[in-house]
This record gives sequence, structure tokens and C-alpha cells, in this order.
Amino acid sequence: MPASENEPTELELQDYLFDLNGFFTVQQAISEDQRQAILSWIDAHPASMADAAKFETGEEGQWIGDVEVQSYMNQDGVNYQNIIEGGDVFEQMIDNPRWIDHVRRYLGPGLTGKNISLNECLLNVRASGGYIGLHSGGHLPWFSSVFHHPSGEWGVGQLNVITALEDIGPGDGGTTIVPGSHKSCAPHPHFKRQEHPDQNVVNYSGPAGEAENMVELHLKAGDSLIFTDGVAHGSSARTNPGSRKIMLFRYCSTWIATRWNYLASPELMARLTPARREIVQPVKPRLCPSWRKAMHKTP
Ligand SMILES: O=C(O)CCC(=O)C(=O)O
Ligand SMILES: [Fe+2]
Repeated sequence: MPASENEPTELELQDYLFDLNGFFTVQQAISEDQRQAILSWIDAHPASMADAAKFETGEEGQWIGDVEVQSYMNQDGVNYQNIIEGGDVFEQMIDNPRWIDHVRRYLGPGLTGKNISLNECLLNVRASGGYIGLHSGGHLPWFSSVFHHPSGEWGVGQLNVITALEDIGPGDGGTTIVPGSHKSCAPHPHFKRQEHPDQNVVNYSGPAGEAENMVELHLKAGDSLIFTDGVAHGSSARTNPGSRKIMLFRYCSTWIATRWNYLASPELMARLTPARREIVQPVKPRLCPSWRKAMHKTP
């Protein structure tokens, strides 16, 4: 038998490494034209932290059309949430052929074979000094952390696709991951250092890059990092001047609710291809009569 027949296929290798580490990367996941269009969109829509709704308060951020300016926590930058409402280039990302088959494969077929739902989609612009603390890990009993592959069929609760809009290298505040931590039953010891060590769930009090065994992932502009939300992860602090710009699309099983429950605008729904519409709204809203009545009342 020629030696080449014994070589693992690219997919076999990816499956193995994804299972082992909880992440893999896709090179040139967006074209140069797409990347430039996205960067131009950001340039045309500058926003500051003051414009941003805060994650936990429920207040509204500034709206840019149907895109909401938001921020998770104080240091982690401006999010342009619901970015699929921002124009054609973002609609192309819903089922980007460079990643969508991987995402479908690892979410698994679910009950009906249609098991993909866009959970969240945003651009994030993080200034110098910004970071995101350590969070997630296999010890958490959350559906977004689910990571199964019994009998060869995958069943991963949530896949995050982070695309670098510019090169991310040392000092740029790259995403950090503890490889294999999606399988760990123990919380990462770094969680103990937070202000409330009894709450071993999240630690937003220091850059995740400071946690033991973290790997900082450097990406070329246009490359994507795909990972299970179950790995302990976060980002290093950005020490370089300027800002880190990324695009983040999260996909979940259709059994998991979307993160913010933005309802797609009628215009967007009308425009989308059936394949994209199904990812954005896998389950049609089913309004009970009193809702329908309330919606017909003028405010
Ligand atoms: O900002 C980062 O690099 C990490 C973002 C993150 O925590 C996530 O995508 O779930
Ligand atoms: Fe995260």
C-alpha cells in the first residue's frame, strides 16, 4: 500500500485535535474584500463605551439601524451586536462556506437533522488595556458546554467562531484557551483568585492570559478560531496601542435559546436565502392571540 493511503485525512486530524484541545483554526475564512468591507463598516460607525448598553443592566445601547452597541463588562470593549442587520457582508457570514460545515458537523444533527441556530453575532473593538477574564470550563453543567461524540456522531452545545479582522499577535490581546479544559471536571484553579472564590463560575477580575496553562492564539487577519464554549477561555490584556478588532459568530443547537433574542427585521428575513433564514430563525415565533392583539395596538 502506498504510504499516502495511510495518511489521516485533514478532517480526521481536525476531529482528533478538536476533541483533544477544544479548538482549531481555519485560515483565510473571509476574503480580503469581505475583510475590507467589515473594517470600513467599523470606521463608518465609531462608538464609545459610553454609547454601549451594559450586559447585565438591561438598558438599551445606541442603535445603528438594527445593530445595537453593547458591552459585556467594563474592559472588554464595544460590541456591535446583531451585526447581521449591518449589511450584505454580514449576511454572507451566516453560512460562510469556510466554517459552516464544520459548525454543522460538530453541533450534530439533533433530533430533526436541522440543529443549527445563530446564538449571537457581533463585532468587538477592544482598546488598549482591555481584556476578558477567564470563564467556562468542563466543570460547568451548562448546555453551551456540552461536548459529546457518542457513537461517532457529534453533539457540541455551542461553537464560537472568532475571526481576526487584523493580525492578532503578541501584545494585541489575543484569545486565550486552556487546551482540553472542556473535559476537565475541576474548575481552573485561577477561578480561586477572584473576589468571590466560592463562585467558581466566572472570573472577570483579571486578564485570562494570566491563568496557568493558557495558550494565547495568534491569528492572521482573515483567519478564524473555532472553539467549543466549554473550554476555559478569555483573552490576554491588550498592551499594544490601538484596538483589537474581531468578528464573533456563535452557533448553538436549536435547543438552546439565542443569547439576546433579537428578532430579525422583516426586511432581513425577506432578503435572506432559505438556508440563512433557517440559521437565523430555526423556530418560527408562534404568537398566541393576546400577543397578536397587543401588537396591533398603536403604542
Ligand atoms: O475576546 C476574546 O478573545 C474571547 C471572547 C469570548 O470569550 C468568546 O468568544 O466566548
Ligand atoms: Fe467566552
